[in-house]
Amino acid sequence: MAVALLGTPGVGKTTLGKELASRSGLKYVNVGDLAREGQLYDGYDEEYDCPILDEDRVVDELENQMSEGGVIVDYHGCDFFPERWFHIVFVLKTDNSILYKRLENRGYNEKKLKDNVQCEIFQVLHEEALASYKEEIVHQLPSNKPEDLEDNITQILKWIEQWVKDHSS
Ligand code: DAT
Repeated sequence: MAVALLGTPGVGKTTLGKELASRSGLKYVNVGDLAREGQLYDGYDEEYDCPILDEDRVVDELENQMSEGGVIVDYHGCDFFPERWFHIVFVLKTDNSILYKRLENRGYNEKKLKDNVQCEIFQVLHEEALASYKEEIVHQLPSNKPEDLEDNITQILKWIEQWVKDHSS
């Protein structure tokens, strides 16, 4: 079983993913970290000041872990992941003013800040998730305050437990 945690940078995927992993026993995989460690890049984007992901190599690198299952995958988008990988997809959502402050704290440049907040306003990654997976497995979760984090953990853990029950016979 595998869970995807998606959403604009800064919405709280890493925070939620790590906490979920420690409470569920599932393995947390951060695609950004994986790419950095393996240098799974294909060039550099000067405008956004970041390396360009080599998507094919990321998929190859993850394939074995995904077929073993028991994984929580954290990445902003999902359009290059094989659809068969995930049984449930959560897209985190943060209010614009809160997201702006979080990204400002990260030291994003003006353009990166503006584009990411716009990405959130236009629900780009939620739309992408809906286009990539069956609608019934895609869920949007609020991620503004610490209570949201607790609620999301509780809800996702319940879902995982139910999934394991349903698939254990
Ligand atoms: P992402 O992995 O989506 O880029 P993150 O987990 O690094 O995001 O979180 C970005 C910042 O927001 C970080 O300082 C922690 C904070 N944060 C995350 N979830 C939160 C929540 N539910 N309430 C308050 N702050 C949160």
